[in-house]
Amino acid sequence: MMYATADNLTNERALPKTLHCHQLNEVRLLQPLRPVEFAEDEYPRIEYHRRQQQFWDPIRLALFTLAIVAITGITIGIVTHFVVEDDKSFYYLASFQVTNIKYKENYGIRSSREFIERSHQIERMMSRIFRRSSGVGRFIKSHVIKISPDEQGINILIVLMFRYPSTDSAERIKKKIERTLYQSLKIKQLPLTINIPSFSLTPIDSKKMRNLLNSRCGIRMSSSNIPLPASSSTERIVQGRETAMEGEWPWQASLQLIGAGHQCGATLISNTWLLTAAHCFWKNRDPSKWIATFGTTITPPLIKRSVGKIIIHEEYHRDSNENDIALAQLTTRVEFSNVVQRVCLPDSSMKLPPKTSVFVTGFGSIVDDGPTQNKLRQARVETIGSDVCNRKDVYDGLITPGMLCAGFMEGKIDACKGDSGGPLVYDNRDIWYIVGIVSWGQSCALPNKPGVYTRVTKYRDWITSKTGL
Ligand code: 4AZ
Repeated sequence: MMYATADNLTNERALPKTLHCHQLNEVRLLQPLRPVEFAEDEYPRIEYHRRQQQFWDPIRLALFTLAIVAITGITIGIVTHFVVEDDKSFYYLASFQVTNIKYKENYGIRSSREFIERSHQIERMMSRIFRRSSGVGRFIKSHVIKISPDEQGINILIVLMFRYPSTDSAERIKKKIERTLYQSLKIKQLPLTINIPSFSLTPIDSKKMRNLLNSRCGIRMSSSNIPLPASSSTERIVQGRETAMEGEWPWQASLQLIGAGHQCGATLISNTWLLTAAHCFWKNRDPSKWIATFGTTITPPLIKRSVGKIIIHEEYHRDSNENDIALAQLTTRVEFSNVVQRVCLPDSSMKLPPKTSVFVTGFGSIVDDGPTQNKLRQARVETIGSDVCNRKDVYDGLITPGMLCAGFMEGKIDACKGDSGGPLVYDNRDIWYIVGIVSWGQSCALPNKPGVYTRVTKYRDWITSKTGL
């Protein structure tokens, strides 16, 4: 005996074989209860389990998972927004008069000792003003662009770089910077007297900042437009490491003979001029047979240029390696960027004491007589005095005043074949100078046989006479 809940269920034709529980509830509300008889096979089965199965069907499950993921994502986003501030770089061009300094002719020459020393003093002063000062987010650094004469003394044009939360506006930050500067000028003892009414500050975008810095040599920039810090590498070309980042050595070029590939390194000293070694052109001095490439790999190159002119030092002697210096002019200029940049030429008076840290870079072999490397490598080496380098057990008097030794007396770290013509650079407060050109040495990385480089300071006037730089 079975029971149903509605009169109409007594009508066999109207009776569904299967009834859902909600249908049963509806009819229960409308009709009084009355027993109904069913044959066994006509009994309306109530399918509770089917409803449960439907709730977890694949579409619902996917939607539920999606909702959980979305809620978690939004929560993390909100927390990150408030807890971790998203910083952005802000750049400004500042101009001001300094009244306690008289203008010197050499301030107009960027590579002059006078310009370098004065601009470093100004940049140090900017650090003192903005570092650790309240109200100013994070001061990154400053770069003097120009020192010009002024009736009151000198006029300074300088780029200032800060990092602030991205929610800040350039105008609001400008006010904070001005406030900090005025307060510092009042309370801090500074070596230079800034004429406050002459101070002007203009927000600039990263493109303008790069263009302004590109007017300066020897600056390395990361892809995020922040100047790269001084390299901390202590590794080698022979057994060394590949250069970590594009833009680490943006002046490095590869000189290649068409059909024969990489022959020598070279260094970009302007948009069109490369500095290299004279011995690189010993086999072939026809410019139409040469190309120069830029970037951290030989294949594929970042930029490729043909060579229009080769100038070899008139007094280059192959037997003694004396005056191993040459210039190559590109047929079309390269535009400077974060990854292609010119190095600074040192003033002829620049002196590096023994044991100064310098870097050599190149695509040369990592073992004597090994193959050219496709990826640029770098090595930190130290300058070695010519007195030591000329010792009987070292190079026995072969080192002339136009040469510079660098490496280690115990060997192990050195430039090698294929690095020839490439740069030996020196970092003076984040501005890089070419001090040597890879020239020669007895084998590679042997004890008491350091690398020998062309001493660039000796050829500063020769470079000017050929290029006007
Ligand atoms: C070369 O043959 C060469 N270890 C370059 C550098 C050195 C030796 C040889 C210095 O190009």
